[in-house]
Amino acid sequence: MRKTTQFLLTVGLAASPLLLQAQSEFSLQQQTLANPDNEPAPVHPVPHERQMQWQETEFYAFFHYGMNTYTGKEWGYGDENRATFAPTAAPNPRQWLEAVKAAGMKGGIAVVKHHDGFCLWPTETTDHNVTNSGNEFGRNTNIPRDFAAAAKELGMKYGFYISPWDRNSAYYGDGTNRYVKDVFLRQCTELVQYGDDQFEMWFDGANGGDGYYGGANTTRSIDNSTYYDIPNLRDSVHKVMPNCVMWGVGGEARWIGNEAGWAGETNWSPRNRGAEKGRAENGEEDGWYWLPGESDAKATGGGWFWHSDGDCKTADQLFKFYLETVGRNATLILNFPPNKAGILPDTYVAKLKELGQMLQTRLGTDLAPNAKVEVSTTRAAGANRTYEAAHLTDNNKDTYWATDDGVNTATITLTWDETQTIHYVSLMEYIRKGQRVKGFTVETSADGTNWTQRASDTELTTIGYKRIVPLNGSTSSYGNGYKVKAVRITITDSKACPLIHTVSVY
Ligand code: FUL
Repeated sequence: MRKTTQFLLTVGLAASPLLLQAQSEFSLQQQTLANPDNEPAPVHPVPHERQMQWQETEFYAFFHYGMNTYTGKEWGYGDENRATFAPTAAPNPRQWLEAVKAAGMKGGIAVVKHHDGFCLWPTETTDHNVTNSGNEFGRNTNIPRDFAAAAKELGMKYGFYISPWDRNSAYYGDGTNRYVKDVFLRQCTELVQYGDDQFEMWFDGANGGDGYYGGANTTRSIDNSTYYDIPNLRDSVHKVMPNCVMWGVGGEARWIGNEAGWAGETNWSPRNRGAEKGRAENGEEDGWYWLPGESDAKATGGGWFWHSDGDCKTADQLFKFYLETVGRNATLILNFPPNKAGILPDTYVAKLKELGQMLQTRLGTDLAPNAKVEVSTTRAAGANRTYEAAHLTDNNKDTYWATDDGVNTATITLTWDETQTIHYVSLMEYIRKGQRVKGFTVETSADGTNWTQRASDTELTTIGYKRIVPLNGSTSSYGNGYKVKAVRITITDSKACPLIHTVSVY
């Protein structure tokens, strides 16, 4: 503002009134074009709004239920007798969702069609669906309807896994586009009737191979980069569900790929196209697209579908998954298979409750809001917003602390009056303007003067949406914690001025 006034004054001394008027209009225009809030420029790529909302879901469930639950298979061939689908009670998706909510999950994805092509809702696209199943429980079942309704009642997010590969359909990979047009795209559309606020559609990568294919009993192969008409599907879905992320072949979130519940310590959300298929625990620092990682993992031994009761991983093992995925800039989709009665057995329900309690005890009480927060440097305030340290602990999604342009290193120090026992430090970048941080350290101090570096064997490189650092360097041992009066985080390297949205200490 002051610069503009000076500029006008200087010109004004020598200028005619007409010229002065022109200059004044010019300077007004300049003010409009300027950056009055001193907002940092984005570091591309940046997430779409739907990817932001998806990332905030953090931890959600996968439910593999369907024909395989009754055949004991993992991949049905597509020739299963429809009467084999015969639940021993009315399947109860609300019970599934209630159980995972107790573990702190914010949503779930239900498999509504697996590779065998058997649809868990009454579809017009094929007879291979619940209306032709073996008993009344089966015939009255409509999993997407009941799943979506329960999620809405419970305030949870929901979405569906619909296998693009269909080993039952005669049209699959038959050299025409009939399967994609008349079966697959229509099935995706039919699902919207159960809710147009789905948060994710899950399209797995298993594509083509042998199968029943309407009795042909043959092998069909397709090129999944072109066959499914994904641009058309993406456009159609986003017209009705603008906030639905199309996973996998849909190209809006990527497969972490090990299916073992961990992401890389270094994990960039940017990624290059064409890389959606393989394992991708680390992302790419210079990736051109925002393709954040999702880690799909089984909470039980064996397969994705229910085979036998009682082989659930321990709460400690599941907590480790959480730290190594959600705590490493990925989301965690954790599979719990409903049984033949269409419910999660008591053993899983109990384990989920235990996990929820563990998460609450270990990561439920943030000590940072009670600390004094000091930073080595702060970005100059704009006309309507500031970038001050207080934003680090204000629990406000829209604010963040930042440094000036060109300042890519800084420290954040939290100090408490009383000694605290702590185990974890969690950091979140303001990723709406891109993922930036490339290196940081965490130190603690028992007296506020002498510092000890923690987690020194951990790759403290990326932060991204969220990074949880176990101070003892271990994701499997909780330990006794550290008695401290202060924590110091030093950002040692960043693509551009760091924008930190939240610091938490547990
Ligand atoms: C894979 C499928 O082939 C598995 O059966 C399972 O559904 C897994 C989550 O995705 O691609």
